[in-house]
Amino acid sequence: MVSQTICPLMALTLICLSCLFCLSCGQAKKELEYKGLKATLKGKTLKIEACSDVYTTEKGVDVEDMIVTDINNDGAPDVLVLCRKRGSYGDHLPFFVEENDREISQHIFIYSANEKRGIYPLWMSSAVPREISDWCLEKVPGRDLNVLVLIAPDGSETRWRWDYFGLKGYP
Ligand SMILES: [Ca+2]
Repeated sequence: MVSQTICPLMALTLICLSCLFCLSCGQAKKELEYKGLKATLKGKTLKIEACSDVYTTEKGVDVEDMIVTDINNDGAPDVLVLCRKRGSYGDHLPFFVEENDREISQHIFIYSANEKRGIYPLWMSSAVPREISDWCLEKVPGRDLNVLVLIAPDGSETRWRWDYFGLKGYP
């Protein structure tokens, strides 16, 4: 169940240029724009355009939804990507992982963009522990803070905020 008090906040934060059904290709298309960054989700592929750079999600990454915002409050636009892919890691495993899993799992990727680096990955999660059926942003009253609300299939919600190296649970 999506709280009626949350999604109007998301509408205030995001500028939805269009969310339409592309008749020529039969794929749903969603476009969002924020601080000069444009994100276009067509089918399961996301295209990001910002700072004279273009990035398209690679094959094998099925994008389910995206949110544009400034999640880490550094003034530069970010794209939060909810996707499914096989395996938690790419070719290079972190030192504490001996073997990549091969399951298809849900992930949250965050890309950022600035003039110096163009579009770059800011943070990429391993497999999320709980299925996410919906998500949105919430502004904390009185604070310049974006909180990501993750909604499970049973309607339960968890809140997350940016904490220097990644998303951290928010009370
Ligand atoms: Ca940012």
